[in-house]
Amino acid sequence: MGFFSRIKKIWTKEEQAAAAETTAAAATAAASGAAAHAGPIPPVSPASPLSPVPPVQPVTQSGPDGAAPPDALAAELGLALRQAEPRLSVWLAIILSGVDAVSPLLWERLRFLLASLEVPEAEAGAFIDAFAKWLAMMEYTEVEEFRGELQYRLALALDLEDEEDERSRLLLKLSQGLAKTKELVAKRLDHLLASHGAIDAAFWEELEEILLTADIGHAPAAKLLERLKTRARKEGVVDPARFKDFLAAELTDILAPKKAIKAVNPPEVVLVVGVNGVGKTTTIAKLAHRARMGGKKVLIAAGDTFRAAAIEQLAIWAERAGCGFYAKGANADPAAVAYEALALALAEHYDILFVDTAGRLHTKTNLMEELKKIERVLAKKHPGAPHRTILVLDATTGQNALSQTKIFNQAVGLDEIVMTKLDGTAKGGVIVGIALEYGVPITFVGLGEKMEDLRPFNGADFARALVN
Ligand SMILES: Nc1nc2c(ncn2[C@@H]2O[C@H](COP(=O)(O)OP(=O)(O)OP(=O)(O)O)[C@@H](O)[C@H]2O)c(=O)[nH]1
Ligand SMILES: [Mg+2]
Repeated sequence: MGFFSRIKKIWTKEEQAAAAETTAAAATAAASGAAAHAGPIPPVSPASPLSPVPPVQPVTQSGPDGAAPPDALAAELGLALRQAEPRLSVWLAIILSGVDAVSPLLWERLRFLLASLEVPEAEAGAFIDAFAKWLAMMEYTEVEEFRGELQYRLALALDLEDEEDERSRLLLKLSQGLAKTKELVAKRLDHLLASHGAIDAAFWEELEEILLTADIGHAPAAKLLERLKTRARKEGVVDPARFKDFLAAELTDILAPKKAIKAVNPPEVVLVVGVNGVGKTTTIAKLAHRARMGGKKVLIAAGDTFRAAAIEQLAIWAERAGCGFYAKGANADPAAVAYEALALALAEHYDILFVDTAGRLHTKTNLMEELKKIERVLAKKHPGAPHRTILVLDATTGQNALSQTKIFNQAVGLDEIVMTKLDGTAKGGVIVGIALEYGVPITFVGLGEKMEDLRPFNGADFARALVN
């Protein structure tokens, strides 16, 4: 369920196919601002429940500080949308054509887009106001600075993250992020495939070396090799030319989602753990942002009381994401912060509570004991809490991530792993190692520092990005 209460599911495959032919013409027409449109208009009946755009209504509502555009222009925009392929990026390109910066025109266009999608006016207003506030806080003025964030917010709010368009945008990002890992693996893999006429003992031996350089880890590399050999035997694969597809298929199986469905009694409590510097606090900010865009009421608790600056950092993130915030100041008892934040979440009917934790403590306190204590007090206050304990790992630390998983899993029991900083590291292979060794589902990956850079992890996409 997205941010908006009432929204037509308009981006369906059939509609995309029907409208695909006219995309180029419509986009060009919108960009040039021409009144007459070339090319056929897709057979869209306004009454059809799958109609990509409802009948165009004049835009009467203005943006935060703008005036309404002339009806003719609104009609023209509506026509351009109706003619275009129903994809978020295509529609956004039309809506933003001729808009370079934050301006009354931008708000008009956004309002028009949301009205075209039949988003109730008050909700459209709330979405736009929140976005305007965020732009001001981030001091972004140029469209190119915030286009990605806008598309991301719309995808989340409209429940369109699974849309092909968003997925290919993510795949591209993942591919770019994994470039260094790929360079390391792919080159050697290509050499291996070119220099062996058959998949034989020498082939497997050389493959093991390659896996080790990709930071998969010793034990997991041996496991992967065994799985590949078994698969090769079963499927009778001996031709190296088929090996890449074969490897991608095995990696996809290994990385397939194993996320268990849990019944959650609200507020859902999410405890975020990990050693210092891995990206816990920024991951909470990004997850909170996603939850907000999904229409949830979100509270963040500053359970990392090790540094006063950390609390301030989180307060800023919470404000940016439009979330509630609970803190008690530096050196407060983290378990007390968690307990009191949960009491607040229960009293004020929050949907979800994120609890940040420290990655290190003052020397005398044991981090794992502290985390266990937090879990205990949360469960005491609210049965079932924490519903999710997420370990954040930094991909650039390579095999250290394996030992961290082991230690945290033993101490607090992990439900999920978020792997950050996959962008620009050559050690991305460690994800495969963790999946093979611990079976804790990897739910999100971090591909950069921006809000939109934390994305759901998709094993098949990862395998594709790594191998091809
Ligand atoms: N490139 C990149 N940087 C990231 C990513 N995730 C987090 N970071 C950066 O990593 C740094 C540390 O992030 P924090 O969120 O403060 O890490 P933390 O685990 O809370 O750290 P402590 O509070 O000191 O334990 C920040 O500069 C983040 O911007 C990512 O996916 N990619
Ligand atoms: Mg932190």
